[in-house]
Amino acid sequence: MNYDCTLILKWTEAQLKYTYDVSLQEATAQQLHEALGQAIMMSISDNWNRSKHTRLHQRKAYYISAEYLIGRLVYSNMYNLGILDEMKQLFAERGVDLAILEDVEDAALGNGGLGRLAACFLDSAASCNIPLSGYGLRYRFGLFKQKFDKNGSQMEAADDWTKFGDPWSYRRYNHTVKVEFPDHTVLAVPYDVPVIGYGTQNINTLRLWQCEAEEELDFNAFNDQDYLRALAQKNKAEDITRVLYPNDSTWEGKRLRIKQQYVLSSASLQDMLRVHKSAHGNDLSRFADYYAVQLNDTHPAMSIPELIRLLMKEGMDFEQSFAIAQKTFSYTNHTVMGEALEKWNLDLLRSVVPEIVDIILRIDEKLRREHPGLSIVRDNTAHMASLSVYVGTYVNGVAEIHSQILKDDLFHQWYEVFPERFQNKTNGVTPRRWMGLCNPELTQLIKYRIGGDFLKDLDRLAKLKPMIDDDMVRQFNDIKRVKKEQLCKVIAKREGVQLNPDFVFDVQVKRLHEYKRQLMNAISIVDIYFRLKNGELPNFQPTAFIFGAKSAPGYARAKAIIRYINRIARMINGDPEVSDKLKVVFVQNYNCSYAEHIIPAADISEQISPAGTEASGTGNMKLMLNGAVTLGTLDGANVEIAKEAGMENEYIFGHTVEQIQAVRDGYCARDVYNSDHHLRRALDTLVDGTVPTDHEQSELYHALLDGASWHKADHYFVLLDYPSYIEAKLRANQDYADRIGFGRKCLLNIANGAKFSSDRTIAQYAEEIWHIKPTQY
Ligand code: 26Q
Repeated sequence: MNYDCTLILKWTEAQLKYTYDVSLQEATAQQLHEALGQAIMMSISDNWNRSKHTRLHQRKAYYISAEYLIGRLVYSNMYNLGILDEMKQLFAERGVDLAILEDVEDAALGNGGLGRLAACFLDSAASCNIPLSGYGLRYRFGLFKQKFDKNGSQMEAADDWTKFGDPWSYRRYNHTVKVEFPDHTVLAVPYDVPVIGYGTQNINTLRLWQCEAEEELDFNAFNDQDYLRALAQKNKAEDITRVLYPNDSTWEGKRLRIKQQYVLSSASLQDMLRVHKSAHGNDLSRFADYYAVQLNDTHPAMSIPELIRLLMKEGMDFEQSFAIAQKTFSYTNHTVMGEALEKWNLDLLRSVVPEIVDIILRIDEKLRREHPGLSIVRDNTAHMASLSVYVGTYVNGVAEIHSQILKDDLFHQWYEVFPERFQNKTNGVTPRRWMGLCNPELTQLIKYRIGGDFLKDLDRLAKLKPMIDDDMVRQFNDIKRVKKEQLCKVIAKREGVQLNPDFVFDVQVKRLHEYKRQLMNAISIVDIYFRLKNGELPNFQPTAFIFGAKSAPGYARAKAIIRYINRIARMINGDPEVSDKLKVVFVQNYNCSYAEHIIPAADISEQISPAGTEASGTGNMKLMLNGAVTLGTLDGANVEIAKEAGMENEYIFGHTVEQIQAVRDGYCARDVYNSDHHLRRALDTLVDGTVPTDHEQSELYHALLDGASWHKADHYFVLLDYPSYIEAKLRANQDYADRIGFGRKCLLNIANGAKFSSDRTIAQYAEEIWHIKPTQY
């Protein structure tokens, strides 16, 4: 699409020459990445500018998110520009394999699902010509890098992702804004990242704020030879965007976190007001006609009082400012779990952002006056979700079942007063990264069968349905085998574990959390191991169990689960009696790029949270689109996946939300333990010395069977769901023996996967929440 690859190559060579004094062949991966990145940035600049100017006077949407898990951009940018194959070819002709860019680090400015969703949405909006800009934070250090020590414990290292530079952003110092705190003022400096659409000239913008001091160096202190004091202001400012908080789904009320959230909110709103004034003059009364702002969970919820504060500073009264804020914002909720909901102690909040507290209190007063019974501030604590539901146009969940739970439970009181505000927007994933880029072999097969470019219109996948025959299943199975071979090479190199590509690949990749029940998976593997050794599973299809997960560094139980899985892996992989039947590997530093290797190679996708706990899940969608069957509960988007693909093509087990509701009061984990000797034998390995264990693992054991001071036994119903889980797991394993029958299920998952494109999701946000239309090119 009018990009000149030869020219990009020439620019790359020129960059390499004058910045590093090396040739294409001599360049390191990092040097090549810098140079190629800069060359691509130059070649897209016309289209980027044109996209910005086309939209200057139009209504637009803005996504504000504390996280963007964008991963590695070099391949996806070339892919979306339509130049990846030709660039590979040109480099190959010069003796350079572009695969060396696999050594380039991911941009991991996010924890997990919520951050990756933001990145998929940006890709989809750009590709669908929807005017959506992103606002976020440019953390100096992204999500920590993970290694396992010799005990199998998670070790964290800083993720210095800009160490070799960052060719994918431009620093726009002229758009710097000031953000004020009681004791200091900081600069928020924007870095703009282009969001390149696929199959369009359109390029949107992700604007990331980086904190800097007004005065880099205090010269008075410097002259007094007090060097530490001279740098104090600089450090204090830069500390704010120094590091991404590594918690996922647990809430931590930290001072610095308030500062991050306020910088994100204030800088983004100031920027919007500046643009609004330059396009429409100083009259701000029609602000909401031009700006639709989506809050990605409550992390940017201070944007609400901040907009009101800024409008009032411009002379508007509270009521009018409130009305504008209400029309501007909508809020997406990503969790129902109480411990994850943000609530700030007012005194703490006041010490960091006093004017924001005053406005929250005024909002709370108005709410209490107009709707007795509802409130935002309770027990000297501001509840950010309540604020977002009240001062917003819409609130949405991220899967049907989750949105229903919001109405029935979490926000029930609010739903009764404002039923028209509640919506569902089932998540999706971008088919460009999660099919086209990571699985070109499968993409080729599908293109060949249905013709045209289904990656721009995933609904076309349905055309596959009537075509699925034995021949196609065999072709699919061959591709799956190729993807497994590729993954085996990666795992052998990085983990030192040899897997057999003829095995079933059973995959659980996601953050490590008790509610995601990686422990249940581990227990079932130990159970299978013992049964194999006893000859109880004569027809077991050899299986490799693959885990990938990071734990929050302070989450002791999650870390104990990692250690336990690493130890059972060592025991099982070292036992020659089962080596032709069973392998277990927990890969280190699971991230976007690792996901791009693992997901295309999976046969079975483990989505095993207790019903009603996982808001949606998006890994489940990526695995489905790559032809894995779901071994899962009726939770989150699994419900819709099973509905689209047909229950008979998934392995669904466990208690439903209603069933859990019905049994929860009388539930006794120990009764299940006593009645199931397989489960008992496997669980006992947490304490009986079969695998090396420690205090933390016996704590896990007792939390399952006896509970802890702060909750009842088996909070996440591992034992309750275990019998149906192991039954479904072994049934899937047996079904795999019929390679054609199983492959057909896989293909039916792909053929019915269209709903899970984030193009569909983003079109629904645009139409039903933001009320904006695609721009024509
Ligand atoms: C909050 C306060 C302080 C520090 C950290 C946090 C914090 C950070 C990230 C809390 C939660 C998160 C991330 C949540 C998340 O990723 N949720 C996931 O969102 C996905 C996209 O909607 C869903 O598919 C997943 O089900 C949901 O778990």
